Amino acid sequence: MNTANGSDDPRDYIRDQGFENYTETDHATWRTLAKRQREILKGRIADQFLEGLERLGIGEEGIPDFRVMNQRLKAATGWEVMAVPGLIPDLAFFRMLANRQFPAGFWIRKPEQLDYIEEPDIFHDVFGHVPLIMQPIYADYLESYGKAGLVAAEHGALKYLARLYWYTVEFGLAQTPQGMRIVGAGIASSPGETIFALESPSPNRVAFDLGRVMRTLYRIDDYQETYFVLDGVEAWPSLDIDRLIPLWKELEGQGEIEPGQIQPEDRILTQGDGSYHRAKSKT
Ligand code: HBI
Ligand code: FE
Repeated sequence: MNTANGSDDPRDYIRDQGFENYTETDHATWRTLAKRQREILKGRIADQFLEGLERLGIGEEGIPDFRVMNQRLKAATGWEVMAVPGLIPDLAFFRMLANRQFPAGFWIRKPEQLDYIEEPDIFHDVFGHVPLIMQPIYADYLESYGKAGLVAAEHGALKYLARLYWYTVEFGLAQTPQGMRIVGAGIASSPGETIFALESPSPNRVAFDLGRVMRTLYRIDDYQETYFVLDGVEAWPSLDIDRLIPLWKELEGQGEIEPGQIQPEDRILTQGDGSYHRAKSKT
């Protein structure tokens, strides 16, 4: 259900998860996805993510019951997962995050859609996003993102916030002593992108820089052409409003950057050869 043009009040979207309504097929879909991702994420995902999964007790048993999961999440960081029908308007989304509520779709994809869905379902939203919310530093970052979003809405800066979310929360990578690791939920819930993001010669991997990321356009329909790499799993950017407002002003005078484009000031960790997207655009 697309609710993208409705009210800004989170209460208009929050539902009961309806845990009793999931069918055996629904639980089997979760188990298939969770099992496959757990295997493929080993050695590729940040350790904190696996620890979060473990402590939340979400795994291969079936779709998690939010009532049970939220007890653990609340005890760890004060966050709560709330069921919503699908994408919700930006302002309602920011309000929820600012209040330490994470909106999660409660529906699950059909067995014939295991690899691609157009809107986030419970597997993406819960398996992909919630494990890191068990970590206090990440939990604070997500709250500060929601608060910054509410201010951005008043300053015509929503596009900057959307790009930041995309390149950190959804498609972020991080440098660790063991090597580069996934921290983004969009990668962590996709078997294809888990491999592509870390191992393909095609994409660029560039050191994270807040202003650079806010200028960068992104692809919503395919693997990313550029990934941004945090300098550590806990190195989430500080979203101090007093610094963001002048930054947005500065960015207005600079152009947008195409998804695959490299900038002279970039600290490039891997320069991609672009082979994946080039091969695609020929067909
Ligand atoms: N709603 N349920 C849901 N999940 C999201 O990730 C989401 C959303 N609404 C808006 C949104 N994301 C983004 O456009 C913001 O980060 C800007
Ligand atoms: Fe997401």
